[in-house]
Parts: sequence; structure tokens; C-alpha cells
Amino acid sequence: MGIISRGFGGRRRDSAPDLPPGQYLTHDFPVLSAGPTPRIPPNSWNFTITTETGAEHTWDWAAFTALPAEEVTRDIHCVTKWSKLGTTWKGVALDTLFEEVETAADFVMAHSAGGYTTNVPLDDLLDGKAWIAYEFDGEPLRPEHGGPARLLIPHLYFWKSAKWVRGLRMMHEDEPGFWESAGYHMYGDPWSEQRYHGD
Ligand SMILES: Nc1nc2c(c(=O)[nH]1)N[C@H]1C(S)=C(S)[C@@H](COP(=O)(O)O)O[C@H]1N2
Ligand SMILES: [Mo]
Repeated sequence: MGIISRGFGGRRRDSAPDLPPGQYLTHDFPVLSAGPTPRIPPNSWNFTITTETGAEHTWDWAAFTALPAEEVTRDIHCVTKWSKLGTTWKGVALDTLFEEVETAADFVMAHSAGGYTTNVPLDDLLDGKAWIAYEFDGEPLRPEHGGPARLLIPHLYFWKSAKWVRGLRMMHEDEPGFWESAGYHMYGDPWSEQRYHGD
């Protein structure tokens, strides 16, 4: 495929990377935001999981960053067809946050500052599949990429990785978020090319 060429400065791969169908490689880090970038000082940030019974679990920045964090390196895939390989993040696994939460609901709506929402099954957040990330490449996550903290769900199209995330709301039924209401797929698996409703 000739993808490993001059210019791929960082980590070389021995074989051509296996990109999901219809994706191309990018080496920069595009910014895709549906609105203006909110500037949220960490000391005014907090994160809340609200269960189906209305119970709230809230972490402020100090409590959140005191939780055990993980460094993870993953490929990310945007529905506009760019993929970026080997991105490195630091964040708190959703498993860690959900240790404190009792829920019987199977679906989650992520809510961001500015009103963006996206839906995801709870199973896709657990078992080491998703993080609330607050560092990228060893630096605090920049505002345009969702800082102080964003959802990171690398196995789904990147629109599911809500930037400036402020909370998760548990739901018994799957409901569409911002892009899902505009015709994007409810689940968004890049490997089966679930871009739009009906794919
Ligand atoms: N709050 C919020 N989160 C968002 C978006 C957005 O517009 N608002 N865009 C989504 C889309 S479509 C993509 S591809 C990624 C882009 O993340 P990046 O700007 O860090 O590359 O964020 C996702 N999360
Ligand atoms: Mo996207």
C-alpha cells in the first residue's frame, strides 16, 4: 500500500496499517467542532454520572485527577474519513468511574459543554474500551481538542468521543445524540462502516 513512506516520522510499522474501509491516513490532528471552543478552567470543571433513578455521582477536577489514570495508545477514525494511528492519551477509564455507580440501564448519553450530545451503549464504555482523557501526547489536552477533558472511545467513529464532556446520563432506551439525530449511525463502528443511519 506504500503507506509506510518518508514522512511517517514517528513509530514505523512493519506492515501497512490496517485501516477501516474508506478511511485514509492523516499525520496531523484535524479539529472538528460543531460550534465554538469553550474555555473551561479545570478548577470550574466537574464531571457527573446521572443514573436512571436520578442519583448523581460528581467528581471535581481534584477528585477526578486523583483517580488512577492510564496511558493508552490507540488509532482514531473520523467519519469524515481521516484516521490517525497510534495516538497517545492519558485518562481515567470509565471502568474506574462506574465502580461507584449502580445502574441497570444499558445506554448512555454523553453531554458536553455547549450542548453537544452523543449516545453509546454502556458496554462500549466498559472493559477497558473508553476513557475520560485529559492529556494528549504528554501535554494537557488543548481546548480545541476537548480540554480540559473529553470522552475517548477509539473503537467507534470519533464523533462519539465527546469533547468538553461534562457528564453521562444513563438511559433505558437508546436515544440519538447530536449527530445521530442528523442522520449519523446510532452505533458507529468504523470496521463495518456504520457512518449513516441505515448503513
Ligand atoms: N463537544 C463536541 N464533541 C465533539 C465534536 C463536537 O463538535 N463537539 N465533534 C466530534 C467529531 S465529529 C470528531 S471527528 C471529534 C474531533 O475531535 P478533534 O477535534 O479533537 O479531532 O470530536 C467529536 N466530539
Ligand atoms: Mo468526526
